[in-house]
Formats: sequence, C-alpha cells, structure tokens
Amino acid sequence: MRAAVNHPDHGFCRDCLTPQQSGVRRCAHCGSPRLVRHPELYKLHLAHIDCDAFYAAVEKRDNPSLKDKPVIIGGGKRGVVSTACYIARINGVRSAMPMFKALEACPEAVVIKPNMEKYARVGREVRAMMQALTPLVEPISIDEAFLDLAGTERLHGMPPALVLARFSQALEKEVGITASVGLSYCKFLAKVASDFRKPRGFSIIGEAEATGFLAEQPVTLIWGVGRAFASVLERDGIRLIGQLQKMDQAELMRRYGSMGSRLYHLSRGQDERVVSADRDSKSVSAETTFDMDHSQLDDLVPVLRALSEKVSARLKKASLAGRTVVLKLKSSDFRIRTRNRQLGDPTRLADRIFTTGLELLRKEIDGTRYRLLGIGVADLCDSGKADPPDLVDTLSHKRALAEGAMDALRDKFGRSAVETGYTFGKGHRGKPARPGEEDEPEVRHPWERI
Ligand code: TTP
Ligand code: MG
Ligand code: MG
Repeated sequence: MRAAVNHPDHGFCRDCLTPQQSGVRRCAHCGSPRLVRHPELYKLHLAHIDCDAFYAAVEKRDNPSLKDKPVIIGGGKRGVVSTACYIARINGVRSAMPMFKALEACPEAVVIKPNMEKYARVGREVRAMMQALTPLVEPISIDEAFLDLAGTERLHGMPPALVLARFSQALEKEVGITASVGLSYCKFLAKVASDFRKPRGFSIIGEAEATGFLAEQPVTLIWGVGRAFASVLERDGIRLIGQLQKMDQAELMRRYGSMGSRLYHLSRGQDERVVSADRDSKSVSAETTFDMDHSQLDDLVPVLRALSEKVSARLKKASLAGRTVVLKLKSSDFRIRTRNRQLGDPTRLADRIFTTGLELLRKEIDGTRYRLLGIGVADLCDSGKADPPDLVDTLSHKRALAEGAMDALRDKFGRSAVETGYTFGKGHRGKPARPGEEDEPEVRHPWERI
C-alpha cells in the first residue's frame, strides 16, 4: 500500500494530509482544494521555510481584533516599515518603505511598534520545531531557514514533502502563525519556491523543470543580482534568465568577472551549496594576535600567507570550499574591521585565499596599527565544484596544480616540508604570538543578532 500512498501523481491534501487519487480537484476526505502533486514530490528533500509577514503575524496572533485589519509594524527610530500584513500589502505597503509613504498608501492601517524580544522568542520556538524534523537546519534570519530532510523518512514514517506539510499545520496550531514552504533539490530553488506563493504557500521546483522554469524568470531572481547589477545586465540587453542560459561561461566571465560564473551556474539551476547546521562551520578561518602591533604590509603579509594555508588545510580536510573570502583586522584601539570579497567559484586553495585577502589587506594599510589579523572563507559548499580551471586566468590554474603538489609533499613529509616564499624564514607560520591566542574567530549568525 505504501507505494500507492507515495505515488507522486496522487499527492496529498495539505489540510488533512490524506493521500489523493490522481485527477481530483478537491480532497475526498475534507473537501479542501489545497492539494499537492508533483512528479518529484517524494524524491526532493531540500526545503526553505519562511514565515509569512512574520512580525505582523505575531501581533495579529496576540490581538485577534486585528485579524482583518491592515497592520504595519514599524515606526521605530528609523521611521520605516519593518513589515506589513498581507492586507496592508494589497494597498502597496512594503518593508523598508518610509512610514509616511506607507500611511499615504494605506491611511486606515494600524501601526504597531516592533517588539523584538517577542519576535525573537517566537523565532526560537519556530526554530526548535524545525530542529525536531532534522538536525540539518540552517537558520538564515529570524523567520526562515533551510532544512535538509534527506534520510529522515524512516524517523518520521513519511517522506519529506509530507513532513513539511505537517510542519506548516503544526506551526499554525501551536504557534499561531503561518509559513510558506519551498521544496527543491538545491538551496537557490528551494528559496525561490518558498517565495513563490506566499502566504501559506507550498511550492515545488523539481530538477526536470528547473531550467524551463528559470528561463522565463527575470535575472533579479538570481541570488546576488540586485538593482544595480540588474541595470548593468539590462544595458547589455539581458533581462531574462533564459538569455543567460544561452551564453557560455567564458563569455559571461569575460563580461562580468566573478559574477559571470555565478550567473552561468545559477541560471542553469546548478547550486552546490549544502545545508549547514553548524554555526562554526558557516565559515572556516584562522586568526592571530601579535605580540606587538603592526602597521606595515611587509610585516602582515607572511602572517596572512601562513593563516591562508591553515584555512586551506582545514577546508581540504573537511572537503569544503568557500565562495567568500573574509579578512579581519583588529586595531590597537580594539576596533574590528572585516572586509570580504566574493569569488566567482568556491575555493579551497591557499593561494586564492591569500591573493584575495592580500587585495583586501592592501586597502587597509593606512597607518593604523593592528594587533590582530585573521582570514577565512564563508558561503561554504562541497569541494566538488571548487576551483575549476580558470577560463580567464590560466596562471592561477598552474598555481593550483603547484599547490596540489605541495599538499602531496606535506602529506608525505609533514607540514614544514614545504614553505612558500612568503613564509620561509620568517618564523611566523601563523603560530599564535602567545600560546592559545590563535582561535577560530567569532562567527555570528544573523540569527544570533536578534
Ligand atoms: P521577511 O521574511 O523578509 O518578511 P516577512 O516575514 O515580514 O514577509 P514575507 O511573508 O514576505 O516573508 O522578514 C522577516 C521579518 O524581518 C519581518 O517580519 C520584519 C523584519 N524585516 C525588517 O525589519 N525590515 C525589512 O526590511 C525586512 C525585509 C524584514
Ligand atoms: Mg518572512
Ligand atoms: Mg524571511
């Protein structure tokens, strides 16, 4: 019977979870029209869940007289809209809009000042409910997270799609707010799907339909394409993702540098980023506090090189790579500067981490005396797609091969067997100036800031 229950053509009802016959429009059991069917329904396991009009939903829950009224949360110190309920949105109210404009659009709206403590509490409840579904929950902000439900079918006695529908129900009953679910095979499309039919949405984007679906969408759907970059693309006559699908990678990289690679892969629905629950593994990094402060590039470069090698070794050990290189500096007056740069492709190579870090570091050499230097990579993904032979810079490919050879030697003869020109004879090698001071730098997840 199980096979029949889980037949994707049959699907299930989102209100009572009853399996359905194919072709019916309403649930035979409860009459609900909210039926889910999809050819890949029981194959997909990567989800993105985002609560609907989160702050406003919490306020409506706590004051039922607001249920059918337009509600705007905001008007704090900055005088902007934090969020608006879906009734207020019909009138054009949006997050980040100046409050006076929002009230012009919707004069009858009830305005409520944000109560962050309360929203953080509810956010934690929602997160705990997610963590009961799978250990692989990656919170993205106060009201959303990625979940990987691979391998949880036996635990729940049902496939991920049903687990997610049951979660939405429980959220409504137990917490009193609603959420939208996106189910797909990669993070990019799971997030796109959760946004697709808000509120109370449940959208699925399967592997087979991904490129066809994306072809019709505007380029702004791509993670990292904001208004400014969209206008660069527009100037080149590119408005739809389908146009990017017709371009080859070399051409995209020639035109748009590191963004070109992202455009190439995401436009084709290729996204290798994994769901990572571990807060510390959101970035891999190393840092050193000096015995004495340094302001000269010459003094900092060998340390940067040694730390880059350490980061690279950690990435290689964990089969990870990262798309963003992050430089951290602490000045003698304890001010922290972090600077980051996104790469076209994820890297695990010391050389790319170092050269990117060095570009960032050069700009910070302004006479400031630094007591700490750190380097790391964030935006982690599986190392499978890391450091493809660079189509533009063949030299960097040669350096990658050289680094592979150095790794092999070090594996055989130990870490000190090979030193690069930057670290040789300097005696730093990224060792802490004082024992125990080299540490993983703090990695703060947006979630923790609330
Ligand atoms: P979002 O999930 O972006 O928005 P939302 O939950 O209000 O609405 P949606 O149904 O579209 O998901 O953000 C979550 C909360 O974060 C939101 O309720 C309020 C807060 N927020 C701000 O304070 N300022 C902002 O500009 C945005 C976008 C959100
Ligand atoms: Mg939301
Ligand atoms: Mg959100």
